[in-house]
Amino acid sequence: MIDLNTTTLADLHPSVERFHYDRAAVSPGVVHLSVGNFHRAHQAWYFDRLLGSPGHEGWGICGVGLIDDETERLKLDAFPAQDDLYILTQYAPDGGVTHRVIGSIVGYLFAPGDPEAVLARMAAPETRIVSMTITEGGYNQDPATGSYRLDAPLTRAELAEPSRPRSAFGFIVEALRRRRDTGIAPFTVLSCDNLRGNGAVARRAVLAHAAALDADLARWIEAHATFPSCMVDRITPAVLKEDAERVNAECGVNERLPVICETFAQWVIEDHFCNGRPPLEEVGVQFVADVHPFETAKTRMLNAGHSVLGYPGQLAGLETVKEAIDHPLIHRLVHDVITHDAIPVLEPPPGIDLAAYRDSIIARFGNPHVGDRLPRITGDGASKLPTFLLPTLALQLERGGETGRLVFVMACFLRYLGGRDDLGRDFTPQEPHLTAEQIALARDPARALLSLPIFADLKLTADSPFVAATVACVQALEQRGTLAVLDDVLSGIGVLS
Ligand code: CS2
Repeated sequence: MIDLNTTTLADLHPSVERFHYDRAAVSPGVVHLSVGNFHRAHQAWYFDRLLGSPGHEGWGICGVGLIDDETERLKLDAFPAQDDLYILTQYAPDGGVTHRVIGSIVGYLFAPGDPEAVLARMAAPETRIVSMTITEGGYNQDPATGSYRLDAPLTRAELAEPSRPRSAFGFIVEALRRRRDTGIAPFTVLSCDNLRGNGAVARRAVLAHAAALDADLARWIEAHATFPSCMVDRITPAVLKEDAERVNAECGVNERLPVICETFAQWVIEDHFCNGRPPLEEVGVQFVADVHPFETAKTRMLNAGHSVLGYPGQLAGLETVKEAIDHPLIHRLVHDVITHDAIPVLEPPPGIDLAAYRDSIIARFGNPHVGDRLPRITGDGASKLPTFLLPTLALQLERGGETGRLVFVMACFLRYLGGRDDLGRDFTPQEPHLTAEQIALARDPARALLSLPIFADLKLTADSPFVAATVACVQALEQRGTLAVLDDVLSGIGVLS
């Protein structure tokens, strides 16, 4: 089979969509930090279509790998070999499949290998936006206070040697310093992670990092740089070996970095760019004055819906999102949590009917070919739950609402941390932002709820009825299994209201 690169584009299977712009004329106006599958399914796909109309050649993307791990090493090897090209496969809910070669990434830099090259690119006047998908946990926030952790070991090392950054914020601050010192306007910092007010969180992190080094620099950034928030949405599962083999057979190519996703995509951005912006509205991006209602609805409905099906599903021994949503009890749990717990405490985004939005989300979870696996959903709950689920729970506790369903989901999360499913099979909970001691705390659910920093916003006390109900629910899960307890929860039976 042929390899994928610029010279073999014409030899791909005729059904593979190809871009028609002159890629040699495209230069990077965007530097994207952490060029993972989600970025390649979402933002890079929008930019690829934008480049399709003439006059936008300055809006290519330079991808940056920040972390030295096996996946990144693979990219370090494959990106140059493939001239930074890759194939994006999109699955429609009705089973339709399209493959498309994406050409918008026109450079890849491996930060751990050559931080100076990354800084030079970020400091270049052509770079007008620095965007990032560093995951919820990458923002280095103190889980209890939300503030940027200047005392984290990595941050301390960067502050001691600012010209050799390693984190997104270390790179952004050093690049902005160079721009200020050489009289170049700053770039817009565009966070594309699933966080409440992702722009504001990124801004706080950058300003805190800068202020710890140079108060004038922090003031200059505050006065001149912008940090729009945005809402991003496109389900992008991990690519398994069999997915890659299927895509390659269908496209007639040996592609080493394929990405798969659903056909649905949404991107809503605050129109607040300090150094120009691409006209992404031409390819369906929505620019708004306030993104908050959009992102809150998305994280508390879609992402929370994922968590709500993920923990019970994995405990019950299921493997995929589709299997979970196809289970009648789990389906009803997701439906009811969104309808009775999340929606009543949400402000509807302009033009969006939340019940219809819920139905479309549930339909997307049932996409027959996306094959999203539950461990992707359940992993890093410590970073995800504070954005996805805990705000709804806090608001329901505050208004004295009925919390039986959320008690159940939290009990499932705590039991998930115990690492054993209902079939007695052991698994390792993927919690990179919890210590082994914190994970072990889940064996004592009351202590976990009262002392894990991620629960701080719930303001629980030893005599909170929610704590007692969750402890009882964890016990019931152990004794009777997830689905039996869920059945009772949904029928309003038992100690769990
Ligand atoms: C998922 C998200 O990671 C998760 O738990 O909910 O990755 C989700 O698939 C995306 O946000 C969809 O836009």
